[in-house]
Amino acid sequence: MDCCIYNASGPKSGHVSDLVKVGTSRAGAILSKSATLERRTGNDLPRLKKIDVGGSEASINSEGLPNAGIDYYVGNKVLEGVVATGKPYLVSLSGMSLADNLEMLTRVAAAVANGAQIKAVELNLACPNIPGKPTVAYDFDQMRDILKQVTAHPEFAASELPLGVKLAPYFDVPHYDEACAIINAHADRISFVTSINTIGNALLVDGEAEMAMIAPKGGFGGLGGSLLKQVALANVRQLYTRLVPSIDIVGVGGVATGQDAFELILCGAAAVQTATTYWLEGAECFDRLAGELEGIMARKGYTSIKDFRGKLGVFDQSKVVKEPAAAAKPKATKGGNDAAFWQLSTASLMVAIAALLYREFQHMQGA
Ligand code: RRO
Repeated sequence: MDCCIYNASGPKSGHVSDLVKVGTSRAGAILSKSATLERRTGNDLPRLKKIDVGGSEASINSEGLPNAGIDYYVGNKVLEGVVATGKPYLVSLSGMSLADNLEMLTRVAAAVANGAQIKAVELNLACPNIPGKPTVAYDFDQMRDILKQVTAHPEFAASELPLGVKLAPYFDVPHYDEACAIINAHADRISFVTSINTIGNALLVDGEAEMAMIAPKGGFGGLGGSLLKQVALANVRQLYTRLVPSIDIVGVGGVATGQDAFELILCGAAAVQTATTYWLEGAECFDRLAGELEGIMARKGYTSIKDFRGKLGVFDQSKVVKEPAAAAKPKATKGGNDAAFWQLSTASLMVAIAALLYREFQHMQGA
């Protein structure tokens, strides 16, 4: 990839027109919405909301896998559009069952055998939004079985397409250990891991109307955007220290600036995706993010992400950058001086009034 930043499988990745816009931006690759065997309209509306978090933006969604079906994402209409942009095109799969995933891999392999320019498959094991279907990445027995069968799929193996696995966020050390052990067991076939999907089953509440703010699943949905950033950094770091080095990590979660991308790479990501920022800002976000990341790298004298990828250090007091005194304690502004002046004046006036009243009181007593 010319640029290490591209779209996550999420909003605005389901139609060829969106994918072509990603391809004509500075994004390094184009990733489809997670496909199912049959097309799906998804969950009831409203199912995607922006959350304002004091100057940053987050999101909640319960889209429910709306997509045009696998044949669309490996078919001529999409391929002609995305290939014309010159960017690598990746297909995300999220079957409703193991059998569906295996059938979709057969169709991807058949398309590739017919010359389709698909560069990789990202198998999504972490959709939190299908009623009655728990998140696969939290069920390690199911995850083990799926990866065993997917990696043994003969036609897909013959296609030699790189295979990636999209994971849910983990929060506990034994879970990182187990997920990575399952993935490392297939290091001959799994090329990358994408981390993280949204934090599932969050709830956004409208306190005035006293109701949930999205309709499906009683209002529960996947939390995305800025509220995810530290969880994404931690997951990328934990995976980086456990996965065998041949498996790359694609970091996703809370990427709204080049600084966010830089930090994910520092934790170990070899590439970075963004969903909420792309949804809110459109494909122009990739030009901005790439420019911001380049600016940070230039300032630090880095010419490649290899110069800092994975090189997060432990805390070291001697490296703490001291803020300049002026910046640490800004001088009182003009407005601040005015405020102090008025506070002082009001206090003086009140003392004067009290003194006058006291004199008047004594005068009355004397009379
Ligand atoms: O479509 C969705 O509801 C969805 C998917 Br497939 C996913 O992987 N993650 C997410 O937050 N929403």
